[in-house]
Amino acid sequence: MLLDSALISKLAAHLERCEIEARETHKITDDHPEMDLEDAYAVQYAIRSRKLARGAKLVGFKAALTSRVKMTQMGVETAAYGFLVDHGALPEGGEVQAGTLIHPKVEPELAIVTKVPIRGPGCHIGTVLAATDFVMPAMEVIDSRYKDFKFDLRSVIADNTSAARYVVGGRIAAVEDLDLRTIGIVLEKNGDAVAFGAGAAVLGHPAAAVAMIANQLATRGEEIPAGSLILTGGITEAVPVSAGDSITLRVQGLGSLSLRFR
Ligand code: OOG
Ligand code: MG
Repeated sequence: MLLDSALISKLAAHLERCEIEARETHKITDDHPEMDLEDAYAVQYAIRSRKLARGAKLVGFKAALTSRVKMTQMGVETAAYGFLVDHGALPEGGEVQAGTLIHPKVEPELAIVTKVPIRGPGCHIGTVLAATDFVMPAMEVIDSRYKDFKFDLRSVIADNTSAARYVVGGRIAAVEDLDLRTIGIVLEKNGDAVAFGAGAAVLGHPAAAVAMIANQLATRGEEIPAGSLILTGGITEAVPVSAGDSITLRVQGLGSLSLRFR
């Protein structure tokens, strides 16, 4: 930790205000090039505290930058995590007011819900599968608060890994009935298939993303509680969306879910 706690609070307030007001900003590392990864997570945790203090409920966590295409798209080499609160949840088939976001993009993801806590260190795919209640399709709407959606790892972690909205739906399935690596997905924008992939794009196996989160949380004295929703990370590049767009995700054997942007 290189930044003091007053500065951490100030940066958290600034980034959260940008989120609430749908206003972009420059990267926080432009002003604080010396900050380290622990500072970045401290800012993210301060944003989490601000939201919980206002009555938001922690729903779970999200893996970020877990696929090679996402890392390449964003120019970042290491996976990270953020938090999910109930305020970001959208109903299946729901509408998003594009004007409440800066420059939204949609990611196709697989979500898991836990039935027992997952506590690192030492978690692996097996730990995660044994702790998984069920799996379901998800879409994350990300919206970096940074100008032109450009950032470095520390800046994006501080910005809660661009978290904005998410939707889960389609069919739920038990992990023993699925091979999460070979599940195919198609993302459609206004009826055109625009992105395709399979679960293995996420760290070789989506459960590895959950293990990564549990192991990183453990370094901060936290665990993934039972009943948590975990978004395991975008399988393909994120697709930019604007008012008027309709997005549908089809997941092999698990149905589909959709969103409309108004
Ligand atoms: C960072 C968030 C990436 C994912 O699923 O990889 C993410 C970004 O690209 O803005 O949520
Ligand atoms: Mg994501």
